[in-house]
Amino acid sequence: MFADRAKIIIKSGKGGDGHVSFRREKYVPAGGPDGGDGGKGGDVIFEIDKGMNNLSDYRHRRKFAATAGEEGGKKKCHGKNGEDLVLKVPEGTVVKDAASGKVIADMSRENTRQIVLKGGRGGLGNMHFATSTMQAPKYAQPGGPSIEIEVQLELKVLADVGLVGFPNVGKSTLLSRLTNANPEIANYHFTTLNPILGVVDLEDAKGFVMADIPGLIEGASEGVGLGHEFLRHIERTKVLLHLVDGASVEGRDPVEDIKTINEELSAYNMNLMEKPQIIVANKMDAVTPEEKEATLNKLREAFPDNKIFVISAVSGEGVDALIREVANELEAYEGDEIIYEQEFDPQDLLAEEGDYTIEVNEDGEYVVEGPKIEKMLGYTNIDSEKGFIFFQRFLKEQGILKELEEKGIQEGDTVRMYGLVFDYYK
Ligand SMILES: Nc1nc2c(ncn2[C@@H]2O[C@H](COP(=O)(O)OP(=O)(O)OP(=O)(O)O)[C@@H](O)[C@H]2O)c(=O)[nH]1
Ligand SMILES: [Mg+2]
Repeated sequence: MFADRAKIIIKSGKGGDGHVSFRREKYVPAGGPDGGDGGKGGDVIFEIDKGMNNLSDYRHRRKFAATAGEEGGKKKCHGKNGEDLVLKVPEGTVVKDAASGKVIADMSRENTRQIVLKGGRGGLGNMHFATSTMQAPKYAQPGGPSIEIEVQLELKVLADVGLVGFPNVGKSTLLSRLTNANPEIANYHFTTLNPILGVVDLEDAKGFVMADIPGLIEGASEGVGLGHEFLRHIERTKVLLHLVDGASVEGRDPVEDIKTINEELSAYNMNLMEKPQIIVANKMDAVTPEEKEATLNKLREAFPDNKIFVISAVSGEGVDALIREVANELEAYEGDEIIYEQEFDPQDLLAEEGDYTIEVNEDGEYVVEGPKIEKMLGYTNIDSEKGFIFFQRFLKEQGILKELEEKGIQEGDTVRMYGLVFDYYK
């Protein structure tokens, strides 16, 4: 099944913990610390795959995780790094934080590969914490945390020109006439169910990409029926071709149809109405010259600011002139291609987690954790006198001692901070 949206959970690998161990050699009574570093956790990376055109790979599975780094070993053994997870997506896929809707990555153009979640760094082994005064450090650094978030993937194709209009007006017929694409064409509504891209080659000008999307109906922007689902595919286009059935084969009024669809476009996203819109009255092979003239006049009167073309997608009449006009519009187009900026970096989740937390575990121990504590322990050698004084001052200045007391800590109770365990005394 075609899919241009998917919601998945991604997770980076946790970093492996640093190791605590000491050399054991014959004739050396107390060897130095030789605990190795933990491996780095795997990243989660998004990568454009030009061969893909939808997100159906992500409809069957919910969770995607990189692997964790391994713990460091004795004898300075470095833990194995976790494996990166590379998620392939079609070009034009926008990755958003599902909770906030903010853009994390737009996999388009030059951005062919982006690390979206970084794996945790490997923790340093205790061999790094030896100093002249502290020769047997019993502390090693824990590995950095992993990150897990839910992301919304949305394919917003990169096309220069978008075809819009009611069902059955001949959008797919026009696309197949102009491009190498082979959309299904039939005399019933909603023949086209997926966006289809085609490349229009021009002899004397730059070619362009045209997107055919399923026909729009009234209420589409509110999610009634089809259409709304597909409007996102014209968000990045530069010019819209608004097709109507100029022969009113189904008894529709082209002027009313254009107004209805424009209301849908602006209800969905105001930007869509700012794009240059060329009105194309199709099926002109099916009317008399007088009827054709009358329709053209009606359209001109109702939409004096738009360029209007009459064509027959079947016979090809008027199509060349239309294409020349589209090429001119694109050449005159001054805006940049719409590429979404990153609004949210999942790495920030770690920083936002607060400085530390204090919890009392089942054994009645006061467990103090948090990135700040971890960082402090990483660069402080508590077994040295200087380090210990620094550590005490840190606990006081950060308000940790006060909070421990508020939580009811008594003299002699145990405090646990990652690898460090000590008894509390005032
Ligand atoms: N006479 C005539 N019939 C046309 C012309 N263009 C398309 N048709 C017919 O109109 C019907 C619908 O054409 P499609 O190209 O499938 O229309 P569409 O706009 O893609 O329709 P949906 O995909 O359902 O939204 C088909 O039977 C076409 O053969 C034309 O220029 N003249
Ligand atoms: Mg179609």
